[in-house]
Amino acid sequence: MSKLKIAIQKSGRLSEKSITILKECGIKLPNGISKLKTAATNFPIEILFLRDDDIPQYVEQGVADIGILGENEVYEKNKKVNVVEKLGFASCRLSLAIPKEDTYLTLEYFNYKRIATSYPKILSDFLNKNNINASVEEIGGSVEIAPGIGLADAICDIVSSGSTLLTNGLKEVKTILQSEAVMISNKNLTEAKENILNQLLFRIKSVQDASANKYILLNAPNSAITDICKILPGMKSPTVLPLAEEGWSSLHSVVREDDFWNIIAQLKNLGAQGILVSPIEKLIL
Ligand code: PRT
Ligand code: ZN
Repeated sequence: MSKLKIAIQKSGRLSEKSITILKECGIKLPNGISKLKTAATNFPIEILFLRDDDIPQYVEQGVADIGILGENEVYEKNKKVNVVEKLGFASCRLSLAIPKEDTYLTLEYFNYKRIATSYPKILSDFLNKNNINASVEEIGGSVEIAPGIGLADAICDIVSSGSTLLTNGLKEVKTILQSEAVMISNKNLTEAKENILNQLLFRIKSVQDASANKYILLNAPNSAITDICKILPGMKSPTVLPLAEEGWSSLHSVVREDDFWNIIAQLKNLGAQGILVSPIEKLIL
């Protein structure tokens, strides 16, 4: 039977979460994973552990069928692959940063400057698009120290909390790209592999939908049910069950995590009591 080969980062920021996603999808991996490749025991998938820089090329060539990596690497490597799903972790941005004492007004600042980066393609495309004439100095790592040692005037690097820039006397002045971990796939998967990928994507979506929503249960006077139903739409509409106490009902529904605190305040104002909220493990919409 055909197996889908997935490439994930061998060791680094994406490794653990990539494995966690597969586990949350009910995919079991053997104990004591050899850090080269391994096969799931209950799903037709094989896992290859690679450097993230190599994943786009291997997926383009079909050495791996799909892969998990940061969007920044996908766009930098510019290989012919499909981005099939955003995975919602390893969020960061690729930004331009300059010495903190410099005054920055517009992108014109970068004209005739040297900018150090590990993302020469994304940076050059951005500069060309904005008609900025700067020289791009490609370096492999520790980009943030380049201005301090006189290697460049500015940098273009991944920023997350911003503390690396701060400790190196730099300030972020322009974001070029927002990035998060994504799943990419080969453009010519066989039908059998396409089917396995769709099953995997279905499971990932159920897990993502579940974590974006909460199960909510509350008691309310019958007179408030119509108003509560308006703010608690649920999947179709809330389940309403009568309580033993005359004139009261129990409502069950699902709320989006993002709306949660807003909704709770409104429910209390409408007379809801005994509000119970719990996580959902899987949610099939
Ligand atoms: O060995 P391999 O090539 O596989 O790994 P790598 O060293 O190239 O990548 P790794 O593990 O460092 O990062 C993998 C991916 O995580 C990146 O491609 C991004 O998509 C994503 N990511 C998310 C980050 C960060 N956050 C991040 N903060 N990648 C790097 N950083 C670095 C950044 O380069 C800078 O040095 O962290 C520093 C900035 O962090 P703050 O929090 O101080 O702003
Ligand atoms: Zn890398």
